[in-house]
Amino acid sequence: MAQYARGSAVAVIRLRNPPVNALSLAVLQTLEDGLKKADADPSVKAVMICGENGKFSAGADIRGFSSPKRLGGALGPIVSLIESSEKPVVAAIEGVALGGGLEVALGCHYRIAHVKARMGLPEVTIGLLPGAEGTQRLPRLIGVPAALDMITTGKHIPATEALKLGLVDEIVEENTIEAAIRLANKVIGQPLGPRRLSLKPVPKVPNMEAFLDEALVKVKRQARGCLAPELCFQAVRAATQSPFAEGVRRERELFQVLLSSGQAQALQYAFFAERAVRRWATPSGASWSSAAPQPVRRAAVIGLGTMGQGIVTSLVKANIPLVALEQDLENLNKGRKAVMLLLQREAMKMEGGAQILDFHNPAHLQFTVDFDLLRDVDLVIEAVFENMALKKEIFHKLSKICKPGALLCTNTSALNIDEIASATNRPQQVIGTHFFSPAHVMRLLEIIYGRHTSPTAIATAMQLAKALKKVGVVVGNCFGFVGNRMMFPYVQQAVFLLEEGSRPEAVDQVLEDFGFKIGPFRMSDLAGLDVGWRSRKDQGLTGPSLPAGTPARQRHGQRYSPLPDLLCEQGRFGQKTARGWYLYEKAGGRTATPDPWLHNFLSQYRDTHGIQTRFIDQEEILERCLFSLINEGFAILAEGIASGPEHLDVIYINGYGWPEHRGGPMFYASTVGLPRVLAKLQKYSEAHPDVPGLRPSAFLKKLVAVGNPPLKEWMSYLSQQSSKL
Ligand code: TC6
Repeated sequence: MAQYARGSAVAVIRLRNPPVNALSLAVLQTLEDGLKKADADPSVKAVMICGENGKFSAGADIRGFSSPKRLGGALGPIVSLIESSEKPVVAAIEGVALGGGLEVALGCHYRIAHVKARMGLPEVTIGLLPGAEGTQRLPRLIGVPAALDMITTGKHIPATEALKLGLVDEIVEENTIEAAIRLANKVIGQPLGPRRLSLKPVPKVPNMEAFLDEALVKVKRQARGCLAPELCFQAVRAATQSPFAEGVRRERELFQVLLSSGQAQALQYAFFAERAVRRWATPSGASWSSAAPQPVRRAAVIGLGTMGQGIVTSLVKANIPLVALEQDLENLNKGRKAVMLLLQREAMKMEGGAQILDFHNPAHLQFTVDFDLLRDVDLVIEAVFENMALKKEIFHKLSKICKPGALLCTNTSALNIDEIASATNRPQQVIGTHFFSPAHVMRLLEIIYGRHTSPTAIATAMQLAKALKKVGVVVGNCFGFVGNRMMFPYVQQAVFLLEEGSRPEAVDQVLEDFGFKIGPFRMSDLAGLDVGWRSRKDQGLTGPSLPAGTPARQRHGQRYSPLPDLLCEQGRFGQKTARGWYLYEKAGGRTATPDPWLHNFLSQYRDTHGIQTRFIDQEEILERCLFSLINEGFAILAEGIASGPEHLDVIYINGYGWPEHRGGPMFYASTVGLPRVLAKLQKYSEAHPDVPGLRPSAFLKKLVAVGNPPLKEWMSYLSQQSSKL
């Protein structure tokens, strides 16, 4: 609701809808009533709009878009009503003014913000545009370039930047409400015409058309198939071409297009999924609601390779003092240099008065080779390379040295948490924290509990994710956990497609057109083919431990492709060696060029193995890669490794470059329709009976059999299903 109160000559309208004062229809109604009351009361000379509990408003109630027309169309007229008031209206912005919240403030004649407030028009991130006339008012206030930037990226800006841009009139360090009332009293009687943004012309930019054309190219490039940024652009362009009322009409049309697009639904699903995964639960009944985290006052990171460097940087950015440990001085010095460089870069990027720990102070960041310095830390993150024996040795040592309450985390992408925990005297405090590279950039933190991991340990790891500004997702312990386990069949299909007749650039293109930041072969070249090679050698799938007489293209009775192993044997590790699935300009180069050598190699390979080269169309490439990944997702859900499809989707969006506007793999499956996914898997599985990844999971079959229920109901069918799996 909104609350109306009148003190002296200034009426106060307070937006009230905890926790973020989202603008529901009810809030809008009371806002409108308050404005009309203030207008009708001759003793009211000015109006101040603020939000309850130190937050202005996070914008329209996103859940309200499911009853689209009403909420979508209701806010614009109210913003106009504010602007047309004959009494000055002042917005007192505390906390956040986002989306429709900022549009309300743009309707006001004056805006005052607290110095710590943040503002933005993030509609684009949920597949929409600022449809309450924001695309028309903002360019008039701060100019086209700055408005276009805010509207097409959705970024939040701090109050200090808002002041520089002219988005707010004043910022205050103390009581924003009192300052706003003072300002309202001061401006009583002053002409309002110049304060009405709809009456202002859009400030001119030299060569506006050329500027816009260039901006459009950039917006399209960054959108990677997402509609909203381009439609946001079009709405702002309308502001430069047409009078206000005409621009508003165009904005409404474009808003409706987005509202009814599947992309907006996918992005809004992703928004709520990210919040839903915070409410974690395990099959044994532990959950977020009953488990309390332990405080982490001091941490330690073991191993200063690429992952360790990123993790240290993340902890410092989160103001957590720490000890960084390496095995010897040479590696320590190398790691220290790299970390310092990263931290200097990060410190320069910090915005809006945010502080980074003084990393030159050894009390905050201490580099050492001495395990003894880990005695009093609350949490250790081991980030040495993926070798079980080494990890067990370290954990054994840690359990002897660290204080009894310390949480012991292992950064691993696939190894068994229980086996690592078995090397300690405190398996309940051992947990997997799978960071993604670069660890100070990537948002995902996969948190893996073992058989003995305590609820407190899970809660502490989740709390750590929050402190690091990451999305923590709690999952069970299995080879590859959730993310990599789903990735295996996807990558496997990509390689099988090469065997059958495709090329790396064709497969990558299809998946990049789908919206992935990077296709599987470019990804493999970036990560280094040697990483998987080492793991396959450890598993006995290739290399000297492979029993003599093993068929080249079969392991344990299943289809296997030795192609990646053959490339590694040729020293083709990807970007680092200037050759992999592609050719690069130099070692470490990033420009991938299709490689005639590889094409030739593939045809020889097919000849050697008697494989008939065939043309593989885009549909087959997409379906075999994606549906096998999704199929594994259903198996993961059925095994209780993740507590819902949202978990898988959040992992894929934040850790694997899945296009957010497609909502994550499981949401995507729900939009394709489970019967179609099943039918296609059945077809491909019949054609490739030796590929278990294409065999439809029992859970998928069950969901189709019960009539393709909506995603949010999937898990309710599992209890009835699990006994039969
Ligand atoms: C718009 O305005 C369009 C206008 C044009 C035409 C009309 N609606 O993120 P948190 C919930 S579109 C409904 O955990 P934080 C959220 O789900 C909107 N609910 O907190 C969570 O609920 P839970 C444009 C919302 O401090 C709780 O509030 N605006 C909304 O980490 C707390 O949220 C945006 O896109 C909402 N608008 O971050 C802003 N916002 O506890 C979206 C939040 O049940 N919001 N909730 O899980 C945000 O970016 C962040 O929530 C935040 C607070 C920065 C406001």
